[in-house]
Amino acid sequence: MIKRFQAWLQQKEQSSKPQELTRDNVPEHVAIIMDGNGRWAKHRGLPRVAGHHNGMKAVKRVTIAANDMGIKVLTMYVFSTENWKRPKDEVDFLMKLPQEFLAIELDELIEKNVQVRMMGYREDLPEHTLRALEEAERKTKHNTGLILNFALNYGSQREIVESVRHIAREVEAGRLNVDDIEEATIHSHLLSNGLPDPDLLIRTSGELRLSNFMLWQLAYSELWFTDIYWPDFNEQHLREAVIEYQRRSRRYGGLQ
Ligand code: V07
Repeated sequence: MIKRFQAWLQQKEQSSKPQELTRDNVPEHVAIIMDGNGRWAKHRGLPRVAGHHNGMKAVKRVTIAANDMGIKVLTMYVFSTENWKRPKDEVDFLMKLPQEFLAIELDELIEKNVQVRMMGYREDLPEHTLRALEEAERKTKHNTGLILNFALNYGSQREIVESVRHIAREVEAGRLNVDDIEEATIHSHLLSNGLPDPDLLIRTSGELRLSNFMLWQLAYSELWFTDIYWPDFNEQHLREAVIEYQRRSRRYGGLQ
């Protein structure tokens, strides 16, 4: 009886120790809802755009950290299909961030073998934004390192609706039988087509919602929430999230 108690105590001590990140079992795909830029600015008495600008610096930090950790795909939700409802000045500012980011960072991303991609509705974007994005995609499309996937003008319900429409047209044209529609059919028509589903979703700034982000793809993902505002998010926070992901998957491994 005492032996069993000692073994239980030892196991308990082990599991409460701060864990180290292990190189195996790094999540392949990490997706992030980067919230709290406006609140970060407000706390400092700064305009909201200052929060967005500092949020962009966090994008760079976290991209480098994810690449170093061996993460294969990093999806960042930078602009939703609902964000057009914000004041025009703010939208105009946001639409300049992709080209500003790329003007500063693209050379280093190329050097680090990063592939830049965009997931979202391109037709609504201003031409200057789209041009910068497509140039970055073209210049990095053969890179084989981290896939840096920007969800820009992205909304998941619209994504699912358009996927279903596309499938319905294939049925209408006689190329597909209704009975052959399955999960994989929907999945392959989504904007994330070709990418693995996220293993880990991070949302910053204390909100506990999915906000129309990758609803289909997140069906089996681990979810990790933090109160940190996105502009304050750093390498250490990413490590914390990944360590927690590894702890959870070890635990499930033990039960199976
Ligand atoms: C944006 C900064 C990060 C926090 C979220 C809101 C504001 C980086 C990009 C970007 C997008 C595409 C690309 C390169 C960089 C970006 C928008 C907003 C619209 F190819 N940050 N960031 N785009 N914010």
